[in-house]
Amino acid sequence: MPTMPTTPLPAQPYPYPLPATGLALLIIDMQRDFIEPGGFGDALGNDVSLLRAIISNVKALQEAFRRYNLPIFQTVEGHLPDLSDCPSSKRDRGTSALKIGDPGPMGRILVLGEPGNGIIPELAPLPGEVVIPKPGKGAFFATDLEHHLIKQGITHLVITGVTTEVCVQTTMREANDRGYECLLVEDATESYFPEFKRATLEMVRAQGGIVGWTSCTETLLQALAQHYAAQPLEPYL
Ligand code: TIU
Repeated sequence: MPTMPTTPLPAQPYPYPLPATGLALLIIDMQRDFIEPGGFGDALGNDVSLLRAIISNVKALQEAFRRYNLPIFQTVEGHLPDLSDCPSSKRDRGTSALKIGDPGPMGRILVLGEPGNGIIPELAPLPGEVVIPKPGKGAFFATDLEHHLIKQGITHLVITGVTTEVCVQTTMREANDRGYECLLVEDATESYFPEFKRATLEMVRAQGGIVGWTSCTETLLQALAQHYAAQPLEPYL
């Protein structure tokens, strides 16, 4: 296989090979369920306000990828209204009063199409941007994400979203096993548990980047501006 030209991006545990082509942004589960009161994250007993801290950085990356005409894929965790794609182990786990499928303040908990399942307004996708519904924690399990990535020639993934140690880490491990070069953006991913976020960042980049690399929003924005050409705006922008 011919080697693709890359540029070293400052990252841990060593510079990330930013490719000339084949880069995409993956935004994991920035949906109201996890970020606003009354959703699944809240029902699990978490302080959902903690996750708002990354919205501006994810937004800055989303706008940059649009500017350079690089693909953006968003995911939402959710289930079909009949819950046929929700294993009973997932529905029954835990002690919270509100379970998946129950009516909550933002509609049925973690059900596709319900108000709580929508992506937060700040990060709403534009027409044509792909949103992948996923029934599991990983974005590759029972979805067509890999099909989209292969079709668009994606080899390198910039990964953002929530929560760091659950859906983000699971997705990064799935992607890593499939051969994608993954960069996790430290200040564009968040957890309800600061110590879990810290541990996740450390474990993915340990052992020579066993799962991939980590870097920061500003570093990536600067590198994108240097190495990618801004594209003319689409008429709907
Ligand atoms: N509970 C928790 O931290 N996360 C999830 O259930 N899903 C995602 O991480 N998206």
